[in-house]
Amino acid sequence: MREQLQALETVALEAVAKAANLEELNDLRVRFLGKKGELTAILRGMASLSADERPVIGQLANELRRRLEESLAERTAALAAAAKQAKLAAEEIDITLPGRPFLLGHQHLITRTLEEIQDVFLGMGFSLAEGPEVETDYYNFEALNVPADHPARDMQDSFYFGPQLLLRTHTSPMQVRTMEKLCPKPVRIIAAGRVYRRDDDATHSPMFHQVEGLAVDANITLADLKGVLLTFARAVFGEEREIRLRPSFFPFTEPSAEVDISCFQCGGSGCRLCKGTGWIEILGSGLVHPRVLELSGYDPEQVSGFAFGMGVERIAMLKYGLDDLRHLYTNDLRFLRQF
Ligand code: 2U9
Repeated sequence: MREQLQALETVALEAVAKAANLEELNDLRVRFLGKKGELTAILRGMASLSADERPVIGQLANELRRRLEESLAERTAALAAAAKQAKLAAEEIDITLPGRPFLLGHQHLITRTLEEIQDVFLGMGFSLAEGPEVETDYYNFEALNVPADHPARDMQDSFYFGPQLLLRTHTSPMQVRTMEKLCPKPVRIIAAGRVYRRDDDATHSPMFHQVEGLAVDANITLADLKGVLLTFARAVFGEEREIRLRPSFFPFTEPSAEVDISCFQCGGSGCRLCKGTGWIEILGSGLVHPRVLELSGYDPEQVSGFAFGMGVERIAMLKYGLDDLRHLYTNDLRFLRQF
């Protein structure tokens, strides 16, 4: 029996040392130490031992059981610790890793500039007028006193769909439509949106954006126009700006004036940006031509009006120092992300 116990111990300890997981260990415990296990089976033979041998073998068996239990406990602890380590490693999250960036878009420079310009006039009490981009010859030219032989009316300068229909070349038809609707009430609106002309170079695009303004009421004078435009110039280009009006000509205004702001780069002393003049042209303006008032139903003896117009791309180019307006349309994110 001694040899049997010895052999059992050798086999059992080796099996415990090799057990790969807790389930296997449990199986080994049952196999060697369980009620129907191998140790019990050996001990059944004790009945045939002499009275002298029985306690000796009994003690050996107890010691064997203790050593086996110890080894099972040790291996159980080692496997449990390894299993816990493996679980922790599998579930590990490195909270020091930076999160995935959330890409957030932003307004296009044209939209931003357009809204900035609009907001200045909305703040002065103007309302926003919107209208169609496909216009009739009447609203785009005729009602604005643009003569039949004017170059803008030529096929070479505007986009026509037919003899009477074209892409609007300015936002002015919206002012005409508004005047027709509101007459004889006063008007104070800005019109903003896309306009189209057959032009294409570094400072002209076949599609560009305009903001135009119109005020019609009793006793409107050039002084009203100048006050509104000075407020605009200072809001967009800085509180130190001055403006000057230079005589010009447009078919829809009389008198007409081009409007310059004092150079925001040199303050007026002369630099490259203002070509040494101290002034930069930003828009066109004038008092509404009596014929234009009349065509929309107003009596030029009773009311007068001022109007102005500007290109949004030109304002953006000046304000953000762009040398080529085509950057605004080529969708190069390296350019767009700067703003
Ligand atoms: C009505 C009456 C008058 C709008 C005006 C200008 C002068 C002007 C240009 C600026 C640069 C167009 O974008 S641009 O090329 N515009 O110089 N626009 S007065 O006058 C109007 C408009 C509507 C009924």
